[in-house]
Amino acid sequence: MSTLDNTSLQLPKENPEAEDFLPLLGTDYVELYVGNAKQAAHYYMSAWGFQPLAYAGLETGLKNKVSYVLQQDKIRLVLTSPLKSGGEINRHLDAHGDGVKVIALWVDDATKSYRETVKRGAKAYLEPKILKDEHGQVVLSGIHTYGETVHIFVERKGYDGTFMPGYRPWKPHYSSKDTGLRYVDHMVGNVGWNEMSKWCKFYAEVMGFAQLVSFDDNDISTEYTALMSKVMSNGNGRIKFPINEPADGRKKSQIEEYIEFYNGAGVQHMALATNNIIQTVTSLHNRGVEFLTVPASYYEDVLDRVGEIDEDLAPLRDLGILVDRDDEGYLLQIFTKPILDRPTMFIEIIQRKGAKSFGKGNFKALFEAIEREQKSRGTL
Ligand code: TYF
Ligand code: FE
Repeated sequence: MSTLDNTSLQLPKENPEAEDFLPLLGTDYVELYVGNAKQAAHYYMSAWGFQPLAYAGLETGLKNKVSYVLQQDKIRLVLTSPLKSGGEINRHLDAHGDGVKVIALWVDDATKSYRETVKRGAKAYLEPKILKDEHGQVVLSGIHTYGETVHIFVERKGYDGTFMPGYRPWKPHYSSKDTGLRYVDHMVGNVGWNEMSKWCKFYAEVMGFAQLVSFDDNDISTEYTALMSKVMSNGNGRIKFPINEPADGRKKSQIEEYIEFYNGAGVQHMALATNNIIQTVTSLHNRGVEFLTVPASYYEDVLDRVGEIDEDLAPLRDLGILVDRDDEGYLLQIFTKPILDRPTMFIEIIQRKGAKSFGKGNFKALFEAIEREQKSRGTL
């Protein structure tokens, strides 16, 4: 059974009495802890078309860490590495490998966001902290979420410097053409056995999110993969966090494989939106990004399933782009292979043409493609 239950999402306009205690304006940035930020920055520029934005490190007065900030339209990535042995970032890297540490959320009031969420049970990560320079001020605060992942609330009213105080503009002589990526559509968390409810409850109670959709193992178990998933969304729908947990299957679930290699719960994939998925994926493919592929038979009956679409089928088939439809429209999506050494995080490219769902009609083909990868790694 699956439900596409948009009625449970109370948009503030439809429900004026229910004041949103945590209004979120969007994803401010995603920070990854990586083994070598300088080289990771080059990868996200050359392969993904991100543009260099800002830098903080020894030259700006930092002693222990370095961060490169990249941007593509509304998507900002921060890549951070330790400069010395020991310390929190090295411990994080040892435990998890490269991965997402921070999903930062853009707010009007970081102090209130902290107060309201901590009051409702969030574990504090960063007390409200004011950063100032000649361009104005940014206020940060933060709370813990699943695993060792955290949310940082970013208040940047009127700040007109590069990224935030502490960073300087970064203008290397190299940059590459963008690939048409526009914004973060959703960020997915994998959590441990029987932990999905707990984390959905966290997003509901602590952050005021509502459940959009749920999938259980009947929807999404293939021969091996078994998982359950619920999608939590904030009131204005700009922030969507699906949460997956492993379910019993015949062999090791892809979620279990992730949890083993990441050593706990963490971000499984980020979905980046484009207005032209054929162009974006062609460009990413030509720059060496590796995508999962589905059997040619997928395209034999896809149009029977989803009806008429604007795109020609041939380029979708050649690139391996998947299509699904819901009551409101359709969507096109494709998934990379894991982009890190450990088989942990991957990236989804998505183009929405009205659809607000997540591609349930593609789960079987997608999960079978993931299982072929698991087999090639000897983990299945
Ligand atoms: O975010 C989603 O729900 C889709 C489908 O392990 C999905 O992208 C769900 C679970 C998963 C991989 C993809
Ligand atoms: Fe997704």
